[in-house]
Amino acid sequence: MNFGGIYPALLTPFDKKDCVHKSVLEELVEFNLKKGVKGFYVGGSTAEAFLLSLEERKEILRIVAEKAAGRCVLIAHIGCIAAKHALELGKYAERLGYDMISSIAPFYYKFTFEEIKGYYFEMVDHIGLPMLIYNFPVFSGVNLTVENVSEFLNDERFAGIKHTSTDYFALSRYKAAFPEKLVMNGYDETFLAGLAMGADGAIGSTFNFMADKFIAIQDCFLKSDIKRAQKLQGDANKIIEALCKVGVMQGEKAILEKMGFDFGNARKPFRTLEQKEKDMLYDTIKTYL
Ligand code: MN9
Repeated sequence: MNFGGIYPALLTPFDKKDCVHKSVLEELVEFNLKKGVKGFYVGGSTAEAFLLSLEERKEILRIVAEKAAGRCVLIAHIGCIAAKHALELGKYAERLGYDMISSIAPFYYKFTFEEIKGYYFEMVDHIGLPMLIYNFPVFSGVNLTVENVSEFLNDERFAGIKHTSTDYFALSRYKAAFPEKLVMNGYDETFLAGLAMGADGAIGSTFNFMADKFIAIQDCFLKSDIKRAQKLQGDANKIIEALCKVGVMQGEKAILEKMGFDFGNARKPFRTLEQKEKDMLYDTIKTYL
């Protein structure tokens, strides 16, 4: 099966009591399925994974699996600092029928590569799902090198990599060395560059509200309509530029709120946007949507 394509890294809506807002998450899944996304990346950075309890992370995995009900590919992000917790999430995702697991490298304690390797192999030894390595050095502080990643991809239980980095030389080396593995672009603002260097698709936060643009970018690229792909990436980047100014997740939640989803705020310590900031953001971006 070809797993390439566009996957929103689902945001987490919170209700007035700061609990996971089930019905809004279900609406978001349906909204994106109608746009033709290939699947969802569930419980990742964009979902505020590290601001959620394990129970909340399980709840999100369950809500999305039940709502998607076999209609798309589902990737569960199980990354935790403690291997024990990641394992618990991975086994849960397997029971729920997820297609793949994914994990950021364990961070904070400056684990050695041998320790990180031990973590990933423990996951694939005990969870019966392929693993998509998640490399996001800017946030995690752990930089898996091409050589490191290759040690995983040589094993058939590793599906590929979600590469959230602008090192496109590295991305092209993954694809050249492992043409059969899944190489997913991580930064939405450079998706077209990723495609040009060999990415099979992308997992991204802005796809929560503009997946159609990115599906079109990939379609245009595959048809060699590069001019149109550049125009679409340029429009998306006007939006991403505005998001970066207010905070990406907070801004995305504000945009979805304007689109009719009762999204709530990002969890503290993320700051809450003021109404006038939300209005200004939407005013700036709406012509590019
Ligand atoms: O993994 C996402 N990263 C985070 C990818 O959400 C932390 C991206 O989709 C970025 O949010 C996006 C904006 O910089 O490219």
